[in-house]
Amino acid sequence: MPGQLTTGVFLWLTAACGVLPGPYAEMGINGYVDPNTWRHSNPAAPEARVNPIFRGWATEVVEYAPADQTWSGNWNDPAKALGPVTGNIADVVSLGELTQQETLLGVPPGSITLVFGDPNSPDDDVIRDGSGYDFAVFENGMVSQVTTGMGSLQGQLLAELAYVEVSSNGVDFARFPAVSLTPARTGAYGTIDMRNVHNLAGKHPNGYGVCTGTPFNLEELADQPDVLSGKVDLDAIRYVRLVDVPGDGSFLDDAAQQVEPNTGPQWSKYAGNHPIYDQWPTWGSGGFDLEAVGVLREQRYGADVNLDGIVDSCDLSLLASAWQSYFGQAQWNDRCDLAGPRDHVVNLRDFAVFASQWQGVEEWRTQVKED
Ligand SMILES: [Ca+2]
Ligand SMILES: [Ca+2]
Ligand SMILES: [Ca+2]
Ligand SMILES: [Ca+2]
Repeated sequence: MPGQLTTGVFLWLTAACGVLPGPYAEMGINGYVDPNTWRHSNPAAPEARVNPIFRGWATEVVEYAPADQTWSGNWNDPAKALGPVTGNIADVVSLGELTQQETLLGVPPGSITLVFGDPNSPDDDVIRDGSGYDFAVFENGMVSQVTTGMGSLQGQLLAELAYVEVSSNGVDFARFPAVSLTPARTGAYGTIDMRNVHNLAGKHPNGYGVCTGTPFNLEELADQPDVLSGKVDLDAIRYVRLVDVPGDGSFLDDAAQQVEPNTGPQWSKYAGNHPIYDQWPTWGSGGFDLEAVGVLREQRYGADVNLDGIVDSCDLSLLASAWQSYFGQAQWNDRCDLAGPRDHVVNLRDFAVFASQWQGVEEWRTQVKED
């Protein structure tokens, strides 16, 4: 129902501008913006421009290994993952779904590996660990407009998730440590609260006029063994691999790597890893549906909490809403924990950083192209 959908999308965007609170409420990266307002734009709107926070997109597919061998539609064309994001729910390549039996037999989930950058080009858009987020993954998830008896809650995400791995040499990959606090299976038509999910691709909606991607910060991989040994160079990432999570709960997160459970309030859930749940089983475009992966320009101002390229009163109100909260509390906002080393509480140390960046404007905000 278009009317209902439009209302739902509006509510979603209103919430997104204010950043939903919660343990993992990171902003989605807007694929398109209106350069007059710097707010999210429907990709089909005449004023829409690809968000200038992006400086590159995947250029090549080196491996596509879907879990399904037969397809009922054109869902298995890996070239659809290349180039800029479109916001078109059909401009995707699917990774395929595993049945329970296949999972028990140890059949690997579907995956795709993309290449970034051209070593022979002066504008090499290899991915580097700059300040802030470094790249963003676009799936085609949608916000549910209805609450049903089949596991869907209005406002939550009909989501398909994937692990994200990066590599410098195409052989050694480091996987982002994921968190999934979704309590139970969702079923084929069920939704998840995206605030329970971290470091998995597919947690932000993209389609039906909304176009947002999930950001990743290479800094979170700094203590991974292959990074410490030098096999993976976070300043020269040429490969990104998406590995589907069949959402029946057979595949786990890495929550135990996130924080020491005994060192803070409400952190006992990080004593062990959890099953990851998403829409399962899926068919047709089964499994994770990859639309695009974009390389981000550096963000010099962490205090730009809502990622619109300027530190202003909107960001201040977000800081205020997270004030004095600890990681794990309902009003927590990770982007407001600004002062290093991060201490998982939003307090005066963070406000001092915020004040020092007040009215800062990102260089990329001046780079909107008339295309
Ligand atoms: Ca970074
Ligand atoms: Ca799918
Ligand atoms: Ca801002
Ligand atoms: Ca802090």
